[in-house]
Amino acid sequence: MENTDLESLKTSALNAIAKASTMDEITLVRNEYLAKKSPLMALLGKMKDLDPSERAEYGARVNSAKGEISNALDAKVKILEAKELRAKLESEKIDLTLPGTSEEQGARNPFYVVKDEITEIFLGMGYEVAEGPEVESDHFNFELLNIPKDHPARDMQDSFYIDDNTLLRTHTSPVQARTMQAKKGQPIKVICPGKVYRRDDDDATHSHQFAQIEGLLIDKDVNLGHLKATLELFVKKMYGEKRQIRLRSSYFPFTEPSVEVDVSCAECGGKGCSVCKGTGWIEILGGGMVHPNVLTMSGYDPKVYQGFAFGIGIERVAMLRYGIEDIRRIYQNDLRFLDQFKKR
Ligand code: 2U9
Repeated sequence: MENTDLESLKTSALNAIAKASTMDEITLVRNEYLAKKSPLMALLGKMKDLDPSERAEYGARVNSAKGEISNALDAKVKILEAKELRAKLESEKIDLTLPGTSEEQGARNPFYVVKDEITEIFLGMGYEVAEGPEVESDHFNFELLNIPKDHPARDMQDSFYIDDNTLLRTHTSPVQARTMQAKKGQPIKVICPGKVYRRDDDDATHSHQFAQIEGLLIDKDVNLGHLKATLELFVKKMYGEKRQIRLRSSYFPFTEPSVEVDVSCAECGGKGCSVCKGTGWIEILGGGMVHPNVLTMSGYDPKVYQGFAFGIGIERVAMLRYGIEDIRRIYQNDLRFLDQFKKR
């Protein structure tokens, strides 16, 4: 074979490599010039027809051409790979300055914020949480709480009856009565949060369903001072160190004596404003010493054990705190209302 045949083959291969601009084209060139049936391989195959003295030099020339073509292919492959990578990076470039897409975050209903806060404060004082059924018997809802059949207090609380002896509970007090029966004369320190039902006319401050947290402590040597100190601590934790409380005498069938508890108005500091209706005080709680009849009926000797109890309306606390004027807003799940409680 003439040297020029090999040179022109090499030149045309190197030209084709130089022209190739994609990996596919490079593969085609590689196949054309280096595959088994390519002209270059055919030249190598001719070696056996040569005179043995010429073979070494001939083989070296063809192999050298083959090596040059192969090197040029490899070099081009590297260039094309780098080019492809650059194009890919360019097309997939992320603009970190674009505004992100944010997930809408909901807000907790103020009812649960307040319920959890009250619960936490009493847990911190060593109270346990007790729960009970919302469908109750007359016995637990009224009788054991010193509200017999003909008692006038029933009028205020007449509820939704399932049958003559079964009703939706009108307060969470039956949970405390159940706790007393379960504890069989042992000391008690519980709070009972939950829904209650009353046959009230619904208006801006009343709903046929609302929620209370009631508390009950029973032990030896318990007096009204313990109740006052407990509620004072609660009020200071809930409303701030500067708040004061005052106790006014009241009446509940299940406590004697009974008190209503006011907190000094945080809005005006006690001077009198629209929030406290000019009095400087806001009523937030009721309480008292557990009536001896209630203790006796559930198995505690009033000569040995005394107790105090209290009750707080969860919605009322939330309404006062957040300036909610209509109790129904709390239950309606209207996003325009709930969005106002988002943390900003
Ligand atoms: C037992 C003994 C005593 C629970 C009490 C109150 C006073 C009270 C109201 C607050 C606002 C109800 O939600 S409200 O309308 N509650 O004033 N509750 S003493 O006394 C008990 C309970 C159970 C065995």
